[in-house]
Amino acid sequence: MIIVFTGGTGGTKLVQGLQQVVAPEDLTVIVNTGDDIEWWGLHVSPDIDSVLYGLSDLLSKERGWGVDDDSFRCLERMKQLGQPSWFSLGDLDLATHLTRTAMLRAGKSLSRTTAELASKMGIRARVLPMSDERISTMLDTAKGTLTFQEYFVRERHQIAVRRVRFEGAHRAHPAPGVIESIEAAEAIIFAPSNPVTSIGPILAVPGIRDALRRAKAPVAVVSPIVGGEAVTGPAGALMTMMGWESSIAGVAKAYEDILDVLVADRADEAAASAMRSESLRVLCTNTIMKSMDDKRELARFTLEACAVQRSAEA
Ligand code: FO1
Repeated sequence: MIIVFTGGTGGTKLVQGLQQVVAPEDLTVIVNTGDDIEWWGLHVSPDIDSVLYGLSDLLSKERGWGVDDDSFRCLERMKQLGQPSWFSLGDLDLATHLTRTAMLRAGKSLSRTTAELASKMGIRARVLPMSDERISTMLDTAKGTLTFQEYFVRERHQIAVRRVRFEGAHRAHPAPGVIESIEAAEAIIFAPSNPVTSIGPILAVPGIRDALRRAKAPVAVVSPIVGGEAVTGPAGALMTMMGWESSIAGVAKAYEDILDVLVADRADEAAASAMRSESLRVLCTNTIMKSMDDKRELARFTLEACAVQRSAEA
């Protein structure tokens, strides 16, 4: 079994590539829920939905989030009614949030809800939230403490961040299947997601990081940083705030206790040569995923990197 940890839009692209090269029953996707937001009374799980839409070919290619070709008529009407409108829920996307919220209110867990939505969307890979308990990524900024979506969407991640916290993480538990998947995995992959706000919340759930340290499977991280900058979003600035560099060396630092193979872009070949050591393999390829071919190639390359690692350890 191959497991992939993801959050955000870049991570979803690699998950789509993995779906092309791994049998669906052999693929488990563990997803960040620190970005979840209560909006118009509905429970929205943006990162879970990016994965669900990405795996069922519903994802908007233009935006990288939400449903392809969606309309925003409800949003317009909500605005006219004086409701908050800075977070854009599409009309078709709304159906997912209405269904999830109804299931949660009926007492189902987030993991059960996610599995049922995945099944309705024809997805055969296993999609797991990091935890069934509520964990909220909170950012201390010059404008006070903000939730992730307030920082990312409302403020367009243009304000300085002093600290990132994962509220509720310390008393949370991994969702059913998370630890078992890590223990049973043949390869563990971290998608090119923001190490601070997309992967950070997952690793903050007690038990997950320890399970990764103990895991027998090789752990590969695909760098979200190319040529010293994030491919998209605020990863570079947030990594600098954490005291890691905005570079592939900074990515290696973020995962230093669990990392076996770092997959970096060819643009970082010089930095990669300087970092290679007995305990860390750094492999370079094209990591910018514009087409489905790019996604598939990067997925294949990362899996091969894990297989080589395994035979080297044997
Ligand atoms: N991103 C935006 O930049 N603006 C939005 O209005 C917005 C709405 C939205 C609604 C549903 C959803 O699933 C995702 C949405 N996103 C939006 C993307 C979201 O902020 C990001 O996917 C992640 O949370 C980043 O990891």
